[in-house]
Amino acid sequence: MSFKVGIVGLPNVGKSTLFKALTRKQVDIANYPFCTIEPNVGTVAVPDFRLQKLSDLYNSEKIVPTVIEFVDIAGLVKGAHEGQGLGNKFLSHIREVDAICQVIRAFHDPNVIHVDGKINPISDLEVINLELIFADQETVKKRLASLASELKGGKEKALVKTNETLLKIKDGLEKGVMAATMELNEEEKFLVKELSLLSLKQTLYALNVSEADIKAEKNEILKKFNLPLDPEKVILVSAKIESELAELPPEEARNYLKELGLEESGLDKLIRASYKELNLITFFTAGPKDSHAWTIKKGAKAPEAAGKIHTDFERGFICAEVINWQDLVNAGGDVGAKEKGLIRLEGKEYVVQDGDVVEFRFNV
Ligand SMILES: Nc1nc2c(ncn2[C@@H]2O[C@H](COP(=O)(O)OP(=O)(O)OP(=O)(O)O)[C@@H](O)[C@H]2O)c(=O)[nH]1
Ligand SMILES: [Mg+2]
Repeated sequence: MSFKVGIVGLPNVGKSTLFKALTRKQVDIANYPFCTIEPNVGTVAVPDFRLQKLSDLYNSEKIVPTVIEFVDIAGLVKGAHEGQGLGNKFLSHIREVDAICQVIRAFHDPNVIHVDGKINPISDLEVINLELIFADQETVKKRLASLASELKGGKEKALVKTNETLLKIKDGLEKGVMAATMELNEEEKFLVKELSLLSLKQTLYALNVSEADIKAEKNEILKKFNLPLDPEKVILVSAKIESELAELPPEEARNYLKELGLEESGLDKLIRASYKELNLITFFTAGPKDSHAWTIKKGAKAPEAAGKIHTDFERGFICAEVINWQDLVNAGGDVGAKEKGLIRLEGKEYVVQDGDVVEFRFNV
């Protein structure tokens, strides 16, 4: 199961253009709002230079990168929670993703229709965030109502605490605060997890800027458009440039990037930022057959990581042989690493680290 990032935003802002460039899938892109109705789903390899190094070390037959899934969702408009535009159904597509990538139009092009008639990134941001908040208010209201009757049956502690948490969230939402920016502790987040609140999802902002702005400083652009966003969560992209890059063979794409004065494509930045936002890390398995990258949540222990490869590995987990990828490469392979005593034996409490190369031992 891979982690899912939902591409969300107003209609006609470049969501499908970005999605197509990301996934190289053929999808409908057109200069009219609500071109996308059913969500498009595609997986994207997470770029990772370490995998190539491991593959070189073992002369692996195959390289298997880890992937993230992107979902291109229909455009949202003001009033979506009341059924405006394509309405409610599409809010439910957002509910299913692990994180949101909100695409905000910041490019000028008189030929591309804006649903509000002019580009206004801050207003677009507010419209989308408000829709997420309205949808959450509805969800919270319903759950509070059902809780009220459950509480009549007895004051079970967890129910009482859930009720309190929901009232706190309700209060915040009424003030226009996204649940993600409310002060909720781990227990409170856990209690409301089943509701999949939209405004509680981790969110990245892809500012779809004009070609002329793509080399600008992020902070400058945020200031120019008056956007009150954490720069850490913002990626500047030009969907137009990305769609051109995606059409080119890799070598030509690299040259084109250089010509533009860019070190990395906006998409690579977006993929890596999504990975980070989801709190994901990568561990590797490597050998002559394949060099394989695997994704786990930060903090996952060795048996859970083993379970990513095969459920039998998790069930029969005995221990793991672990070494950092760089140490392994520096030692020239397992033999050198063993001689130097760099390979550790770790048990079931071991928290797997980003960049670990792991071999699991298990009973079947
Ligand atoms: N100039 C310019 N045009 C763009 C850019 N990104 C997208 N477009 C154009 O904007 C129009 C809408 O693009 P889509 O990718 O279909 O937009 P969307 O957000 O998926 O729209 P819906 O599916 O209707 O919600 C198309 O005509 C694109 O070619 C960009 O970076 N620059
Ligand atoms: Mg679309």
